[in-house]
Amino acid sequence: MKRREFIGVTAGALVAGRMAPAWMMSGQTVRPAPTTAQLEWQRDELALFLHFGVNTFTDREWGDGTEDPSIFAPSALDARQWARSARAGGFRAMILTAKHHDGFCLWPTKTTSHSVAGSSWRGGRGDVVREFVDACAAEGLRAGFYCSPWDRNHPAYGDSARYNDVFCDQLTELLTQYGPIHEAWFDGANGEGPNGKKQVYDWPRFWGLVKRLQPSAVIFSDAGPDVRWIGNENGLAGDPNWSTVDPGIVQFPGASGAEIMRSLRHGDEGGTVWRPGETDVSIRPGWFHHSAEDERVKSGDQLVDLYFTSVGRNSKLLLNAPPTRAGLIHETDAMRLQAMHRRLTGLFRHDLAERRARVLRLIGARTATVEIDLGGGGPVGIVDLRENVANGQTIGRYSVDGLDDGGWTPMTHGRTIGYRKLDRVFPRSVRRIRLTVEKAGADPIDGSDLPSIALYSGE
Ligand code: FUL
Repeated sequence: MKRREFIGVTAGALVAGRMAPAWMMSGQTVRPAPTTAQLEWQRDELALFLHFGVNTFTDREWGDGTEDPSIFAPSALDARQWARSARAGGFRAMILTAKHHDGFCLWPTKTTSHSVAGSSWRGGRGDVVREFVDACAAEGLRAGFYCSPWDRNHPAYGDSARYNDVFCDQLTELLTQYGPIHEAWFDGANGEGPNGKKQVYDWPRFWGLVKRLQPSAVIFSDAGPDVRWIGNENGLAGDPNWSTVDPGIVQFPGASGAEIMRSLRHGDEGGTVWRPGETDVSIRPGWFHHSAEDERVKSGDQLVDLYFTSVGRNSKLLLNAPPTRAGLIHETDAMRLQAMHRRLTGLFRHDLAERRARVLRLIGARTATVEIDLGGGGPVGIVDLRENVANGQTIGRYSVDGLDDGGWTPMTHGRTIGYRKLDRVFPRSVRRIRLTVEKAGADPIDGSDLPSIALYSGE
């Protein structure tokens, strides 16, 4: 019986049982799974975030919108250098701050004079967004943008209906003039307008516009709808981290509360909606470049750790490396990105489990073990598990044991797996490895539902 038939026939019976996941209890008959765009987004694993704008020249993190546009004067801007640095670091996408909270637009927008058109850069005829998308295309990277709804410059901000029109005009320019955009990144910042009024954002309208103009882009915010914030800016996805969420918990971007933070960080087991988490963190203490932080760039090893706590916890890493006043990624940052890539390539070069004999034993409808004969293989230091997330995420508990002369001993265990779960374990030489799926969703386990397993020495 095929999975979908199985669900259809038995949903009623399972709802009464303790194993039924919440999505089924809610009457949904097909388990949540990613769209093509969400799957591609996740498989990219690494995206480079570029915070760049007037703050780069005022040495601030948040501009107040009173900047003179003429201060934006990068001396040697080269978006290809950003893209080459990204590629050399193993990144597959880049996201640029087209507009930050200061309201300064990096493209010549019709909606405000607070933009590159008012600067002396390229004689006032420059367009950073254009150079950015061209560089992405030239280096084979997907392009995305961050466009802050909070705008400390625009006079309409705080006059909700009027400003929402302005913001939609800005999005329309970005989504129609620059070719395919793969991610639209919205933060929920919502400061007071200068007129003392609180701006009420029309999120359904913003998201609907993105969907209409760029149907294959994913939309990021606390509340998705496609991709959710992971709840912190330290590079730490939750463990466990479900790609499914209960959409009733985080209802709009910027909402706060303990339950909201938990749901962002961990997702919701059995949630009805597929909304994987994105982990954004900066290579430096700040998001924008400040020369005072040039000695505080994270090391290659620290970046590798961030990979393990994001990609290795079923998330995606959006790592910020901000261009300098020259308009270039600082050479220290570029070197650290390369160091991370070299280290990761080395770590995952040789899979000890590849082409090894495997035995699958079903030990219950939703539990199974797989044993892998490693022969005289070297020490195992990393366990790399993957669910076939194209079909959703169902594993709820697993354990891995190793067999040596002393018998079977535990090596690692965890809750869910998802796209990828990387466990660093105490390196041990073992003859056999046993993966046990101790809990899965409502579907019966067969070979194709089992996670794949790769093993690395960790050296
Ligand atoms: C936040 C902003 O306030 C920070 O400046 C930064 O852009 C970060 C990625 O998002 O909400």
